[in-house]
Amino acid sequence: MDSTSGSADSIYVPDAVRRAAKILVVGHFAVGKTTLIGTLSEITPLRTEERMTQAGAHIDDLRGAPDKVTTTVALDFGRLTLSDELVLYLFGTPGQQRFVELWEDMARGSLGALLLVDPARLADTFPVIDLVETYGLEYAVAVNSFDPYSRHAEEELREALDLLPDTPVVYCDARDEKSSARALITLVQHLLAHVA
Ligand SMILES: Nc1nc2c(ncn2[C@@H]2O[C@H](COP(=O)(O)OP(=O)(O)OP(=O)(O)O)[C@@H](O)[C@H]2O)c(=O)[nH]1
Ligand SMILES: [Mg+2]
Repeated sequence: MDSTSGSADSIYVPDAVRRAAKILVVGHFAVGKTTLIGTLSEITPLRTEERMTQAGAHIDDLRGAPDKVTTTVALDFGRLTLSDELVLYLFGTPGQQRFVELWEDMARGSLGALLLVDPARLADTFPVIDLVETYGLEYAVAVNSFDPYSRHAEEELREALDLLPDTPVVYCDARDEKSSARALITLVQHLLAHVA
C-alpha cells in the first residue's frame, strides 16, 4: 500500500493526523475479508489464521474458494491513512457463525462496516446483515465477485438483500488495491454523510 499517504511506509501515524476511525470489515465465511485488509493495510496486518481440517469440512463451505486452507479464528487488524488528517483502523471479523460472540467487542466504537458480499453465495450474507443491524452499524456493500463473468445487476442485488435506497453498493476485487480502496472510500463518504 503506497498511494494514499505521504508516509505510507512508516509504521507510525503521521503527526498531522487528528482523526481516527474504527471500521469493521465483515462478511460471510471465505468472502475475502482477510484478503481485503491485507491488500489495504499500510502496516503488516495482524492475522489470526488457523488451518482448516477435515473435522470442519461439513461446516466450512469451500465452494466459493476451493483453494482456501486457513480461516480467521479471532480477527484481522490493519491500518490505512486515508488522508493527511484521517487514519482508519480496520478490524476484520471472523466469518464463521461459531465465532459470532466476538462481534460484540469488535463492534464497540466502530463507525461503520464494509460488508463484503459474494453474489454467488447471497444467502450466507443474511445473518451478517442481521448482525450489522443488531449492532446499529451503518454500512456499505462491497460486491467481491469471485466469478468475473457473473456480474449481478445492482438492482437485483439490492432487492435480494433488501437494502435501503441510500446504502452504497460498489463492486470490488479484494486482491486489488485500487479497487479495495475505492470500496472503503465509498463507505467513508457514506459514514461522513450519515454518522454524526
Ligand atoms: N477469485 C477471487 N478470489 C478471492 C477474492 N478475494 C479473496 N479471494 C480468495 O478467496 C479465499 C478466501 O479469502 P479470505 O480473505 O481468507 O476470506 P475471509 O473472508 O477472510 O475468510 P474467513 O476469515 O475464513 O471467513 C482466499 O483464497 C483468497 O485468495 C476475489 O475477489 N476474487
Ligand atoms: Mg479471514
